[in-house]
Amino acid sequence: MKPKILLVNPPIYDFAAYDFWLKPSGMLSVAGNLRGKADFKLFDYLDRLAPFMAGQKKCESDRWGRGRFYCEHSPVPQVLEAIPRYFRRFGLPQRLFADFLAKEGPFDYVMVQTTMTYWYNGLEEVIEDIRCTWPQAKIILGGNYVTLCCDHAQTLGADLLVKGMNLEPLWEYLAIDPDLQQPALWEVYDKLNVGILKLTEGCPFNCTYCSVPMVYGTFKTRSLEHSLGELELLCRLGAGNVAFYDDALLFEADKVLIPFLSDVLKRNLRVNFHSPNALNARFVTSELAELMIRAGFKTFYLGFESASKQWQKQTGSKVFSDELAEATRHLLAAGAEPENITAYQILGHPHIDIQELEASMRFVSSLGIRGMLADFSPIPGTPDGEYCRKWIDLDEPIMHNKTAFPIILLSFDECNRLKDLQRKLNRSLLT
Ligand code: B12
Ligand code: SF4
Repeated sequence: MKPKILLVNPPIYDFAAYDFWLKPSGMLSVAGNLRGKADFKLFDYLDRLAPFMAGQKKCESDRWGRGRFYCEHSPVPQVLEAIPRYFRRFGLPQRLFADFLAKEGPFDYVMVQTTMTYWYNGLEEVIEDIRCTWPQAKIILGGNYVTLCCDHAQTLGADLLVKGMNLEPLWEYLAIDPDLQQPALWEVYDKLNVGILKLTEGCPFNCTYCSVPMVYGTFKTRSLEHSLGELELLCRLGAGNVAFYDDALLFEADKVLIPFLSDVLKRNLRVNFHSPNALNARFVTSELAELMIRAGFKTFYLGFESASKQWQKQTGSKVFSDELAEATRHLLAAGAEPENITAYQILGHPHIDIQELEASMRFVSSLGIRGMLADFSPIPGTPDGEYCRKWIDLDEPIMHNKTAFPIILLSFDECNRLKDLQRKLNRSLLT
């Protein structure tokens, strides 16, 4: 008898959340390795194509597959009471999960995706509901929160925590031999309009605010055949938009992205590609920009963070201002729409005094592209995250909340002023 495994992508408790190509890609990759060896069911609270969502106003997808989640007001956690914003629960209503469990259970195992460290309230809700209906099911957590806050995750009462990239403990626990050549289990969705790909693992840089170097070690590439096979599966299932979750998609492009996109063109695979997780402008050459657009890239998010040279050097020198300007020129010359090129800048970084954020925002706007303020989330184990112990209790993951930290550091009014300025700068591009 094959084991019966339930996959759950939990609801989000936060001040804000938006479906910016959010899919539980780590959990689906793990499940893909078990394809044919277990019977799977999925409950994705964040699936905006679920039948319940059909009647929800203002939750339609935009032309690239993004959109709003269904949400309900929720009491703000005590540690965030000083933040003057509404707190919400994003995702399908809890009663739908109760009905689903009663109808589809029992399950031998339940795997739960964890993402942002400060979203663990959603895990608590899911674990409690499973324990209530099927107490004998073994609950397995894996992903970012477990990897970065393992001690905290131990307190939630799951049966197994899969920390980091080593999946051996999981295969042993399930007593199943995985097939590592399989693509992610995308067919577990009834309907799909967005998919995720990851061609590489890790990043060669060492930015002081980021956990990726610590979690992944050296930069590695995944097999091209594997990635193309997964893209073909996504196309067959109807995913017209595909976002990359790579941390350094453009690094060693001659070995990874260029052969991948050349094959996409040869195989005539037509999808819109997106890069929400920031591309490194340093690696955007005119040839690469031209190939990316020809192969279907539609939106370009570039990680810029600050125009201050001192800040850039102090945090890891991943990109300099002239490189952003050069990348923008190449993308525009290759035919990218200016409104689809966005540079991220960190808001609320602890060294904001040298970041000269306002000047950075104006610099981005002077290039004729959009800016987006990315609220800083302090991450334990990173130099900049650890430095934030001056202001917050870093051992309480809710305090990593990206909306909260900039307000704690700069004040609500100052954050609003900077966000208003960003909106104004972006609007001025349209006129
Ligand atoms: C894609 C991504 C995004 C996407 C959306 C992700 C999502 N689904 O929500 C976007 C671009 C929207 C995003 C936004 C942000 N992000 Co982000 N993001 C990532 C990224 C690159 C991947 C996350 C992911 O889905 N991983 C899952 C898969 C793809 O990873 P994997 O390695 O293949 O998984 C393996 C194992 O982990 C394991 N595994 C994974 N999941 C599971 C599940 C189970 C059950 C099991 C058994 C095993 C398992 O198996 C896999 C084996 O191959 C990570 C960095 C990273 N490389 O992990 C940052 C990361 C999670 N993001 C981070 C940050 C800071 C942010 C932002 C705050 C940035 C900003 N200021 O705007 C925002 C916050 C958004 C919000 N609403 O609050 C931080 C974490 C912050 C935190 N406190 O948790 C990270 C770690 C990057 C960093 N700087 O260190 N992000
Ligand atoms: S370049 Fe990006 S992924 Fe790499 S270390 Fe810096 S912030 Fe992290």
